Amino acid sequence: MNKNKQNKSMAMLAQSGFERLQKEDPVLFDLLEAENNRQNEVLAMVAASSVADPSVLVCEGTATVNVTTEGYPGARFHAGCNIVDEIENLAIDRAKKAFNAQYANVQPHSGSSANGVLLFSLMNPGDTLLGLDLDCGGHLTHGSKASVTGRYFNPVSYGLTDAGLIDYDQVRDLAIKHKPKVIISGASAYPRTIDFKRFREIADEAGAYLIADVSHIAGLIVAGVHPSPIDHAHFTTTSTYKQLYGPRGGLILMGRDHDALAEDGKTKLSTRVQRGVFPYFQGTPNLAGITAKARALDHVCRDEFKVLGQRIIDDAKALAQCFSDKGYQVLTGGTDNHIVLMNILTSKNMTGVVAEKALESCNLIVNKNRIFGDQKSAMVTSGIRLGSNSLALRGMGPEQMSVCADYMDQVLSAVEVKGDKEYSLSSDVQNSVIQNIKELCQQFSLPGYGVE
Ligand code: DSN
Repeated sequence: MNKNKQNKSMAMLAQSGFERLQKEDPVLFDLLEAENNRQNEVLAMVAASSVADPSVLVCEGTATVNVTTEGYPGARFHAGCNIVDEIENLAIDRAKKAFNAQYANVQPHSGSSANGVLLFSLMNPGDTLLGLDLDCGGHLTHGSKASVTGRYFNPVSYGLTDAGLIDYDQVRDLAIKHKPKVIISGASAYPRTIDFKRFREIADEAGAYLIADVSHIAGLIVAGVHPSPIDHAHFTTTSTYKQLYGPRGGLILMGRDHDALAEDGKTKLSTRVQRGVFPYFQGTPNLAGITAKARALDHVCRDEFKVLGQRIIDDAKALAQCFSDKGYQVLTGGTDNHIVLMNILTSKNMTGVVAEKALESCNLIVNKNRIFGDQKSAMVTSGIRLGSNSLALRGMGPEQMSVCADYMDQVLSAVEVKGDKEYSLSSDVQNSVIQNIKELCQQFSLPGYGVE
């Protein structure tokens, strides 16, 4: 095939799409432009987010969107898949390389879907699932009653010690007592290193499968700055848009257990996963998403990403230290990863939602978060969660974290609390912080996002 012709046709497609959108749908075009500008002007510290490289975004807008099929490369139910087969195989190879895995499935539509695939493939309704309590930093899909995983299965939750660390003794006691079919390790709001080896020892003792949901720390694992669960857990799941700086989507990975047999003594565990994704749980794969995953997975295997992984941790540690120095209650006293969790109720006598809104009004984006023993609802909360993924990507280091913490403290110290959800904030403070944040964002711009 003529490569020049190919390159030109892709650029023309993108250009004509851009022009038609602008001409035919100015309302949508302006909203998209506004969102792009918003992202350029705010410091995003939602720990579950990152910023996709422009080359990842381009992959999502390619003609692979138009390919409808089912099945896997080389075994599709529709014609016209020879090129997307190559793309999906590339994504699989890159996922395996990134995580040093023996098996990868790149079709899950999200991290939640990846967890759902495994739980519904491994368990029957009523079987016991042991996961971290949502209020202790767990995820909805780890057995919360608000999720199908807590309703179809029998959820049992483990929690934290008084120091805020995973209570491994309790995990073991509960595992021995309840004999769960599956134990999930992994968290959405846990600032410390997870001991996957310990989890596997407990799972083996209790006769359970171990899933490691590493959605939040996947990038640190790939960069080699957090221990990998790949050969400890039977199955590892992750979303691709958090720390892999990729598109919306998920992955299921397996290490040394890929060849192990399921309880029937015949089916390989990796075959369970393969059939579990399709046809059991999902239908057509999102091939544009898979294309973008392939791109992101190449990105995270580069040496620069190792540097970024370390900077993510250095930044989060610096943020935690700055807030501790200012007298805030930083849970567990610090962090080992990208997350800083704070009890904002005890720190500043305000709820998480007030802190979130006040900071948002000053271009500082964080999220309210329930914390261990929280008496406030999920829409109010006593805590806030900060994450360093996007700040590190902007090239900000620990020195800039002290500047960011100062601006956040300026805002939070100026808030006049009027209730659980009500507050006022002086417009002078607001305007001055916004101006400073915009300047900081210009100085440390998002790579490729179009700040002049
Ligand atoms: N799991 C949610 C979070 O951590 O915020 C969203 O991905």
